Amino acid sequence: MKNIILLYNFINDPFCHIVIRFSTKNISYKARGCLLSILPYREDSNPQTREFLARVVDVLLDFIQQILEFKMPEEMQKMLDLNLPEDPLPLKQLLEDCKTTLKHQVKTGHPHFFNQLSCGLDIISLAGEWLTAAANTNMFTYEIAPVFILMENVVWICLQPVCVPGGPSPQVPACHYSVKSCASVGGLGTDYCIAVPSDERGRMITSELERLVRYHRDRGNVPFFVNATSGTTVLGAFDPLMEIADICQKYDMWMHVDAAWGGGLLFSKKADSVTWNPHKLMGTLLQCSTVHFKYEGILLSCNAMSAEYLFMTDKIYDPRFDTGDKVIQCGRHNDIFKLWLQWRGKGTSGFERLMDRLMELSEYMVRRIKEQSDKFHLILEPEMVNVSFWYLPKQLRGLPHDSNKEIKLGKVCAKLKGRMMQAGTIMVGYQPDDRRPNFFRNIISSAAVTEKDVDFLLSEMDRLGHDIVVD
Ligand code: ABU
Repeated sequence: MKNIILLYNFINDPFCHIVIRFSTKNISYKARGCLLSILPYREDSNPQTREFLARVVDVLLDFIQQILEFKMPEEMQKMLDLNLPEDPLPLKQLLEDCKTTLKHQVKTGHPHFFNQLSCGLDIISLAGEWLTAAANTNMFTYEIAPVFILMENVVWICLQPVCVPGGPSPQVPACHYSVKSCASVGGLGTDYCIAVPSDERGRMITSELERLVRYHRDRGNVPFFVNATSGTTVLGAFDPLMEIADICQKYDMWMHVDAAWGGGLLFSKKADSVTWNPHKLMGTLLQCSTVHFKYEGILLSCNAMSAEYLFMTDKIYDPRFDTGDKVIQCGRHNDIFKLWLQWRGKGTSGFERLMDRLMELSEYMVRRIKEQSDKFHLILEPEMVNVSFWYLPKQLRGLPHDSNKEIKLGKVCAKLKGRMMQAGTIMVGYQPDDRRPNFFRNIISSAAVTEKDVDFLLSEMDRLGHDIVVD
């Protein structure tokens, strides 16, 4: 009986891929055969390959129109079937798995998602990412990624970067925590990664930098690397690059600029190296992280291992097109196509307009916060699209602003964020910094956001939070 019911379901579904066998054994055998037959490039490939992918595209299109939905981990675990089966499941089930997965995933492309530096969903870049996945190639040699390697050269011709996985951007004073991680991974030890104090806007205090350099030199240490930041993660602050460059030159130190966040607005030629994440402000799909060096050949001279089975020097083409030896890892994901395609679709002028628009919307948000100063407290005038503020529930309105009140406002953040997630209508991040308890950091980096969304965000925060009471 069980098999008959199965058969009925499959026959009614034109996408059935298990046909008319009654014993469990045969069904299992047939299922395996069908899974093999959806491989591409084979004579026995059948139309189901195309149809399966077309249906997955439907899942994707439905996904990008949905809104936020949140479940607690325990509830989510009960709802989902995440088991890895012994025997293959039918394609129909895999399509269901795809739908369920995206249904419960946070929709970071929704215009009410203001939670991360990387918000939004650029559709051209998405198309590039789909095709990248279809090409499924590694980026180490020209012989297996000819078009993509040339594409990297075109996009970065002047700066000779490579796309690298991950990328920096809450900070110890004046920089991202990844700098500390690098000191650890690189074998220096975190004690030798010194935090330079920052001013009230989160910018490195250069007199402190120089004082610390001198202090450590006097004790026989050799400061050799300074990480400046263009666009800090929380406050969106820009360090004074020119002054830092002068100090680096004076004491013969490498100057690196972490422009992972702010790179879309600013590119410095003073630095020895710059990191930049187009997947943040520019809206390229995750991940797209680049590192740029001023000096030609430096990556090869530091990293080349000349593995003979990949980087043969007697190939029929110029081996300099094999860029894989520039990086410390072997395999490298193709992160260029989605950026290249997006750039073609927008043009440089389109990116410029996007930056202007994001800044305009952030200014709009600041204005609306100031207009509702009974409900919102702006912490500082933003330099970027990071808007830092507190929300005031009724309990705390009209009271003088002091450190006691700030502690209470910090507690409001966690409560209100919990309510946001339960309601599933908006997401905004919060965190403390070294000067204050929790506060909200709103990011507008999605091209989908409008003034209406900003108004919705503020009114929704008030709807969800007005009755919050804290000790
Ligand atoms: N570098 C990670 C950025 C995290 C964030 O979206 O705030």
